Amino acid sequence: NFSLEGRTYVIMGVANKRSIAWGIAQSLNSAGARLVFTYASERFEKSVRDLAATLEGPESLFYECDVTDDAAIEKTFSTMKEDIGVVHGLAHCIAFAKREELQGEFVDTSRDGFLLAQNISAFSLAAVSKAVKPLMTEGGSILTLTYLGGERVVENYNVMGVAKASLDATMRYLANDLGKYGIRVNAISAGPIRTLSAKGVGDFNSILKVIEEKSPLRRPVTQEEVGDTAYFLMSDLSRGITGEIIHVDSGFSILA
Ligand code: 0WD
Repeated sequence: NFSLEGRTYVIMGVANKRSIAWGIAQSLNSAGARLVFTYASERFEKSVRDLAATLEGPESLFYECDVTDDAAIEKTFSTMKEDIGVVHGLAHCIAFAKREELQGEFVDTSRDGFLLAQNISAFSLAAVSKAVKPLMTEGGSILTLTYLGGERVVENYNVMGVAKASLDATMRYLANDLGKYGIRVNAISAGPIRTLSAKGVGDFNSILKVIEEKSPLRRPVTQEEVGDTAYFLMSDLSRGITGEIIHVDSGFSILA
């Protein structure tokens, strides 16, 4: 079934119109889904609400949720359960690392910076999966966003690469636990896209240039392309897939 009409999806991590989460929101919205947006702090509330106001179809819902705060996660999802009851999917599009650790050498990473990146970028997937599970009474699809830097060494990606490796493993362990409840857990490994978060990565321009020169498709991917793969993973078309990383990266990951 291609349509997502009558279904509800939580989208975490829309910061602005360039966010990958916004590409996902647009794809799910065109398929008829109702959307629930969460944002890290009040600072992002207006921009998320303004963007969502441009969508047609079912009215969206909004909740603040800082994923470093267990009480906030608990409150967000219990309020959501009272408000809407059932959720069919969740897109986790959240990551953070200190800017100064996204350049230079990984060997210089601080304990603080390491734990911060792990906390926001990897553990948060486990925390929100646990919180959303009681709302996925009709089964569900959880999706996270990862990057090649977790599988291989990518210059400057450093502490975030290690966090993505941890995120990938977290995704697989969750897939194994939650499969028996009809909940699938997968990741999209997106190619580099210019977003707020990407700005923090040292020399991001040359990463993009390599994609233009060397990737099989010879061009970077867009938020919309990631969004359409998310739509596939949220729909029944992907019902046999869990614990998987799908690369939406113009084929770059096949190269030596
Ligand atoms: O090239 C890229 N841009 C790629 C990004 C390639 C491959 C993967 N990714 C990943 C990122 O690592 C991240 O996991 O995609 C995900 C989304 O990143 P993005 O779209 O590139 O970046 P951005 O638009 O800056 O969104 C990051 C979100 C923001 O959303 P909100 O709505 O909360 O403003 O992560 C959020 C950040 O604020 N975030 C948090 N959300 C909740 N609690 C927290 C937090 N503590 N910290 C950061």
